Amino acid sequence: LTDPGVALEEARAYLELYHRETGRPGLCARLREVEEALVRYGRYTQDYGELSYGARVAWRNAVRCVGRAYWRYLDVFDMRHLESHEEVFAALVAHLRSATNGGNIRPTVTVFHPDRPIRVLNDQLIRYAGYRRSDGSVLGDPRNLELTARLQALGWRGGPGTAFDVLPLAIRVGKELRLFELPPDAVLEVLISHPEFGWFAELGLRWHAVPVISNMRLEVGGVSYRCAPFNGWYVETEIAARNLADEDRYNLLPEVARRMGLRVRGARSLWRDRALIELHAAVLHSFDAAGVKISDHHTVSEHFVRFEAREAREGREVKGRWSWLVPPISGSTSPIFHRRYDDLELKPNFFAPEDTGG
Ligand code: NRG
Repeated sequence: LTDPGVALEEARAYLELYHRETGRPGLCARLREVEEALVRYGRYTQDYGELSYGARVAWRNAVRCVGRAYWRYLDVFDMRHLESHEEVFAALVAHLRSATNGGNIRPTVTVFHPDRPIRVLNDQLIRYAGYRRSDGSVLGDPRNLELTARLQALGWRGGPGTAFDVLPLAIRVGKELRLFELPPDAVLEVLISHPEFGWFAELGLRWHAVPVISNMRLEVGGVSYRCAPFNGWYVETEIAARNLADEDRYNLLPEVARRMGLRVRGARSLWRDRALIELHAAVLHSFDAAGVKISDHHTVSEHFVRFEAREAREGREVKGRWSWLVPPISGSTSPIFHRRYDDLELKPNFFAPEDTGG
């Protein structure tokens, strides 16, 4: 917080929103208190109510998120008192366990101290290694080649050498980076099979139950929480249309199509589309069979439109980034496809690491 004037304006705007929306009394006294703290120390400390409501509104304002209907139901773990690598790691494992909840996934954010230099190097708490083979091909998730190489340079010996080796966490406190292996029981995974194709399980595919984004900055009332890992649950398209299907990810469409007996040639036989649909069916079937919460793109779109209506009744217009909200398959079957959105990023919000949010 370099400019106390700016900080005061940000703090004031948020505290007004917080007191207005929650009906909490005492706005004037709180504003005086915060102003005094900002003038004297250049910072102020949010209480749990301010922080937790701010995190929920940050979710509500996340223009790329289609799952915002549940923004009021976010568990907020206040971990601002933690200091050491071990403490931070323990809090991240506790986050994973509580958020995973045996498959009944709970949207959760863990907030660390805004002024302490605590960071997680991994962009998600659970990531699969990508290893470059000598012939140039990749074992695992090509998206994580660079992260995997960095972790190896930091001393990671590598995993068992499967296509789904869970990477260790690299936690930085101050200048010191340390690696931590996640305990396997904190990482729930779903083995992918198909409701009709018996051969599908032979592909050996799996995915983790919970996406925990660990490199975004939570900004509330002018305070930047640079380490505030959060999760909701997956939409099946994230795994089936992108992670397992993108050519620069697991690139599984040719293999699935071949196994389906399709001719993997030419555009117009629609072999890619057919394989893609069965991959989606497999992911939904497998998560359902394992009792792990997952959205499908039709239901999540419907809930998003309902969220827009609810927000309108509260006098708020939902901002959004159309290209992120529309599902990557069957776009025009989603009501979102037929609407337009203004993608202004209101605050509080979650910002990408390089994004100053200004
Ligand atoms: N597509 C990414 C995850 C991005 C965030 N998605 C969520 N967030 N569902 C992937 O790993 O496939 N969330 O907080 O639930």
